[in-house]
Amino acid sequence: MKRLLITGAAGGVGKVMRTRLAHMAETVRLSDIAPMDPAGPNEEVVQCDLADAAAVMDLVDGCDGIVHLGGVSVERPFAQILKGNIEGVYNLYEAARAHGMPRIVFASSNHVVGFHRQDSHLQATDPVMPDGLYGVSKCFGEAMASMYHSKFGQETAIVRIGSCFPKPVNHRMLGTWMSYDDFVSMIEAIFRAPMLGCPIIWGISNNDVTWWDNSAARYLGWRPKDNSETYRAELDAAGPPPPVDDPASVYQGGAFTQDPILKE
Ligand code: NAI
Ligand code: 15L
Repeated sequence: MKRLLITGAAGGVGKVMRTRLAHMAETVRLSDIAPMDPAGPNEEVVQCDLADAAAVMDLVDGCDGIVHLGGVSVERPFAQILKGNIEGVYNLYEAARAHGMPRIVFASSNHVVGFHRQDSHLQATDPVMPDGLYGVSKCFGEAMASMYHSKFGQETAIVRIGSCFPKPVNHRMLGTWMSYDDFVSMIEAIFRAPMLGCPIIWGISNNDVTWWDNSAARYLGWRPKDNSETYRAELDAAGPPPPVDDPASVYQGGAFTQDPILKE
């Protein structure tokens, strides 16, 4: 690619992808509402709010790929979610439509299915069961991706990320963890694919514990390599798993299912 846009570049995953995806384009354009480190070689840094339609229109101009990580990433009051995850996604897709429909990786979340139980084995086509306003906003993003694909042919990989951190930090994450290495290789596969369409991909490593079936996305050639089992002994040593009737053990979304509807 000539120019790859990464939104959410000041965030936990974005900071990692800033360096790990640098090889994928001649120039990487980094954006966030929060301040970022100054541009290095082959980088552009653009601070903007995803809710600012004109700014997002300019942001996407000249990009031939987008990794969309920006937005509210946990349960928050609706006003915040509305800006980052509803208006922001609309602005991004409208900007993409105006600027040649660059392929998009959309960071969705396991919280679109958070109220499914951990003893269910889900396909991407199973009904959503969001566990909060945040999960609902990611359902909106997925629906936008689907609609822009059906109506205009815009290609998006909808990645329902489980837990993308250096390592799993609790027993639930044995089922949800995705390593940074596996996310990088997934993004490489998404941009390498001759035809992408608009698949839903479960963003998980090659974990022994799994609630999600990724076989429908095998055509991308992505094969995750890491396994959360590597960390089980470490987690056990830190403390026992939560009781079997604890939401963290019952629901795929874990503790998110217990979040209240937050007010300002
Ligand atoms: P994060 O919260 O660390 O990063 C998100 C970034 O988006 C932040 O730097 C924030 O400043 C920016 N942002 C928020 N509102 C914005 C707005 N209105 N305009 C522009 N930028 C805005 O989240 P993280 O962990 O890096 O996740 C990245 C993406 O992946 C998020 O979309 C999140 O929902 C999704 N995701 C992450 C998971 C994980 O395990 N890290 C799991 C599931 C989904
Ligand atoms: C998410 O969607 C969040 O963005 C992330 O911070 C984690 O909480 C993750 O889900 C998870 O479920 O572990």
